[in-house]
Amino acid sequence: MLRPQDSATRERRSLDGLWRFRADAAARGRAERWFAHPLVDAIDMPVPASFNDVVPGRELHDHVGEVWYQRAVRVPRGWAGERVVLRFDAATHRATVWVGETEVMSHEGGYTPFEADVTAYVTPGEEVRITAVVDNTLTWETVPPGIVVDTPHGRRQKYMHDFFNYAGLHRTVWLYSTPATHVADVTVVTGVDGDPTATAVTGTVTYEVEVARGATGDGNVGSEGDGRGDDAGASDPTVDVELRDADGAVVAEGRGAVGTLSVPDVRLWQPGEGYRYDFVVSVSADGVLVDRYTEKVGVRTVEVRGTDFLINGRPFYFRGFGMHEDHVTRGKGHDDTAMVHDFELLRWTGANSFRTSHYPYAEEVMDYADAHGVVVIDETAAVGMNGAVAAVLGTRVDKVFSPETVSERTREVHAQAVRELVARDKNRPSVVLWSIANEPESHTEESEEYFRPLFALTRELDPHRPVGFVNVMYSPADVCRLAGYSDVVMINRYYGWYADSGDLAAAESALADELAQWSEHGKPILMTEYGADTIAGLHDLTGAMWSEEYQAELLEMYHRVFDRTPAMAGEHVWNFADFATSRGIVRVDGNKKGVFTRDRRPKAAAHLLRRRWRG
Ligand code: GCB
Repeated sequence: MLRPQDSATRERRSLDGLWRFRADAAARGRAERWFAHPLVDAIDMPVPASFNDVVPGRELHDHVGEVWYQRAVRVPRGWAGERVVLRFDAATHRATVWVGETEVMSHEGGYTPFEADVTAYVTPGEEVRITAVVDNTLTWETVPPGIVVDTPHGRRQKYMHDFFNYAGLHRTVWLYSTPATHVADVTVVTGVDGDPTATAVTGTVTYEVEVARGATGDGNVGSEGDGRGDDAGASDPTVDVELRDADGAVVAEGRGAVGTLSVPDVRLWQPGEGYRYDFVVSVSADGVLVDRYTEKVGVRTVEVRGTDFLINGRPFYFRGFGMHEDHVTRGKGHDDTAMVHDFELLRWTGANSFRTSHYPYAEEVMDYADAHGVVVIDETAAVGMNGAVAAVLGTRVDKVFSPETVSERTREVHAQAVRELVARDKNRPSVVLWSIANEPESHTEESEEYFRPLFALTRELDPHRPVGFVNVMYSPADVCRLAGYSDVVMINRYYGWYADSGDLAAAESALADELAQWSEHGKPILMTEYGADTIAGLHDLTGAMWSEEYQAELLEMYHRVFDRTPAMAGEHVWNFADFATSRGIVRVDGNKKGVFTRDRRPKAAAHLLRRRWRG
């Protein structure tokens, strides 16, 4: 799905700011048609933000169920005759949206965008009321899964992952215009002719442009050349494409909706150098420009060869973190200041990459990674499909994969999440690897049955990037049934923390043994999580867990083992920063495995990583 943009033929209006908001604990809003009137008993709620921590008290923090957001917007007068689209960059975890009194869309899944053509329901120059009901409930049929328990004291939400279930409108809401006949999608696949490590190489950009034809308000379905009447003239629209370098010079051109551009002496997108070209698509009818859309394109290759992860033909070693979208007060709400600061801290430590643990991140984050050459492992929201992990967090689940728990219906939701993630991020040079799940049970027949089609789907949707999943310590190499489906080995290990707690000597030998076993797979090994909970400011010289010294010692121990394991292709510390979790006896004020505190102050480990990664 294309991001909204301003161009010669398009305009956007952000609907960020204060919306009216009302929690609906008794689930009355739909029956009472709250969308049909200005919301009563409402408070102000900022968008983008999680609603949970904005107001003090348990009520909103622990709310389970629907919440209502509403605001009015004036549609620009200049949009008369244009197609008008309403887009939510995300609504966590599901939403239904009305424009005026008309229901225009519903969406399942908390971290990918959705939109509707609302042309028929708005009048340029006039105000319209937009209402969204957002539901934060997690069930066995959501991704991630959860369990709602009805208790004498109210509904309680349980889940099998540790990060707090922040919800609401976490990302920008847009109203934007396009011409009725418009660019509906662009797909680019980049490559190089010959050896990408040679001094002068020719790049290739294979593209496919989808044009939707239609008269304003008809939903704009139909593909290029379907011959139906529209506002773009009687003849078929023509598609022209240009590739411009960062200075604006045209370096390649093409005609038609599909083709391959060749770029002699290409400047590659590289880790650490996010060089991108502008791929400018122009749709014309009878010689008149109808729509223009520009997609940023970074030319690079990705390949797994033996135990090497190659970017542009050179072995790439991942240094960085598993992260979270998590901040004080705004929770998972996107914020540019926080984002740029986090990227600066990544740079400060010498990180070259991160994983979007455990859900797709805001598109602004992905744009930034593309623009700055930061390498990304892009993960779906499938976290917590594991009874053993749930038990550690205090929730008992007997069988995680079964018709009553994570089932075929869940898999359909999961498949849709994969489709939407690939559709959103397929053109991004920063994304070099898809992670379809974090720490699912992976040693049982049921888990294999569940995941086999999802691996196949991901490969079918994107045959050009490696695919993997993140393995948990309860499914080691000798029993894991999913490793064979993955192009890389991604493992989270907590020797010295959850296992061999406090005993770094025992932890070191257990880790070395395990890495030796995984090495037999002959694939690149990425340690996607390792770390220790650490209270900033707690110091100790006797090996006490939770101290800054222990966290640093533990990381150093892992690094010693990594450095003597030839198949290692990367190290992502858990976590970049401390983050909020649900209440429980294994967490004190959240997860403290950050090498930065939640307000981004460095612990001793941050300095240690900086020394290791920056040399
Ligand atoms: C894990 C999970 C991660 C947790 C972490 C921990 O294995 O993947 O989401 O936060 O352990 O600290 O327990």
